[in-house]
Order: sequence, then C-alpha cells, then structure tokens
Amino acid sequence: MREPARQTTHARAAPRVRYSHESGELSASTLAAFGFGASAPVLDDPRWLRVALEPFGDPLVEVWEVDGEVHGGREGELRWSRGGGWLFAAVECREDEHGGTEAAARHAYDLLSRFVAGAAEQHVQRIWNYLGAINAGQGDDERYKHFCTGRIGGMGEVFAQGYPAATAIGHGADPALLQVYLLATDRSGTRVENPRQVSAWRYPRQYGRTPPSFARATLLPAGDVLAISGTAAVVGHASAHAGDIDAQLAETLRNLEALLAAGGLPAGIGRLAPLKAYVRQAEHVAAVRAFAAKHFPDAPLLLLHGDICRAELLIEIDGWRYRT
Ligand code: 3EB
Repeated sequence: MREPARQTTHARAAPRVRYSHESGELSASTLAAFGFGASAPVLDDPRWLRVALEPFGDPLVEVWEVDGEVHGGREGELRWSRGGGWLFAAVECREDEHGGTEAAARHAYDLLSRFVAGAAEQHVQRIWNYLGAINAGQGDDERYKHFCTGRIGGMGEVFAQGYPAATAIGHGADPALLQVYLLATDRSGTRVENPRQVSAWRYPRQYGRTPPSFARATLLPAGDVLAISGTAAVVGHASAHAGDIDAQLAETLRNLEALLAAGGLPAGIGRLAPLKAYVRQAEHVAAVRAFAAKHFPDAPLLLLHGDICRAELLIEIDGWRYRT
C-alpha cells in the first residue's frame, strides 16, 4: 500500500527587513522597498513604493528581502510582486476619484482582497494604511472613522479567517492620497493579541461606529518573526497619558514587551527588531531618540512624521521582532 502523500513543504523563512542608506538598490530577491517623503527617488519598479510620510533625519530606505527570485507587475491602481512564497501588493488611490474617505478605503480593500483571492499567497499577515488628515472631522465624522468603515466593507473572503496585524497613520501630503500595502504568504500565521489591551475589533462604541479591524501582531507561519502592529499608549481601550510624550513612550514599550511575551518571542528589543516610530510633533523627536537610546539602543529605528489615529496619541511604534 502506498503511503498517503506527506506535506513536504515547510513554512517559508520570513522576509528579512532592513533599513539601508542606499536608495534604489533593488536586487533580484528584493520583494519590496520603500522610500519615505517627497524627496524619495522615483523608480519605475512595482516593488518600489514612495510612502507619503516625511522621515526625520537621514533618508533611509526600507528593504524586504526574500529567499527566491522576485517578479512583479501592475494592474491599474494596484501593483504586486512575489517570490519565495511571499506576496507584496499595494494600492494607491485618490479619495476624490472614489467618492471620499470611506468609499476609497472600501475600493482599496476590495482591489487587494480580489487580487489576493486569486493568488497562491492568500494569507494576509500584515497591512499598512496611510491616509491624509486622519484626525480631521468631529466625532463619528473623523476621517479615520470613515476609513475604518470603508476598510471593513472592502475586506473580502481573504480576511474572513481573522484580521491581519496593521498600522494606520495619517500623512501630511496630499490629503486625498490613500496608500495601502500588504504582505501575504501561502499559509496562515498566528494572530497575537495583547493581554494589556482590549482587542481593537471589540473597542466600545465611543471610538466610532465601526471598530478598527486589525490584530495586535502576527507570528509569521515559520514562527521566525513577530510582525508587530502599530502600538501606542493604549491600555484596556483607553488612551493613556494624554499630552505626555515620555509617559506615552514608556507605556508603548510596555505594550511592545507584552506583545513579545504573548507571541512567545524572547524578551528584549535589540538588533533583531527593526522598528518604525511615527511621531506626531517634530518637537518630540529629541525625546523619542533619547528614549530609544536608553531602552533599545541596538534596534534599527526609522523615525517618521505621522499622525496617530487618536488625536491625543503622540507616538506609535511598529515593526518586527526576529527570533534569530
Ligand atoms: C490603537 O491601539 C492605536 O486602525 O489599523 C494602531 C494600529 C491603531 C492599527 C488600525 C490603529 C490601527 O488603537 C491605533
């Protein structure tokens, strides 16, 4: 009798994320690369995304490398690349061409959902969202809240098994510009929540009609890296330390450490944890740098000028924590 077919493939090693000073150095195994701000170079390569957030300090390029040859293409507002079992896909669109913030978010997620549903890499692990004037509008009409409604409306079948880890940040460029990009692969990761925080999709009504649809982190399929969502000074469901950058940084670090523990990663944020810090006010950059120098001096860190989706929050940090 023949043995039943065995699963012989293993989960693929996660993309390696690094920050580089060389701009535009995309190799055959580069899945995606990101420049930041208006002075980032313009490259005619679907793997190259110019993120509409201004960097503080040296212009760095974020590079994702995979184990395998990468190819990519474009389809209208969507571009993609794949290699080594990983898929990068991004949509850039204008809200004024799609009926406003909510409709544009629905459109972007609909495009991405359909594309991923037709791909071999159907498991979305991580997603980033950058929209303009994120805190403009009052109460339920704040633009971030409209974005949340559109986002969930456009999330198709590929999101039905659970939400990916995510970041949603406001940029200061053209307010109509929406940028959404994701990382997916061919098997599911493990969603990780933070025991110090109410899961975002269970936030009470006071934060809007539609709760934000994201997980706090994803342990990628091989278990080799934790992809960490935008993390801020939120305890339970409440924002902590309004107006106090140092206290918000300390609370954010506690949340990051809680996430590492919840994800089963070794404690400590160092050279194996490339991070991005989104800073609302330029005057807080020195405080952020000083905090990082004291608490995680070895972590590769990129500082970006961005608005956090709650007006009282001054700082948010996201990134990756590799096991080795
Ligand atoms: C929070 O903890 C802060 O809407 O995708 C962090 C990460 C936040 C992702 C999102 C929002 C999002 O609620 C805000």
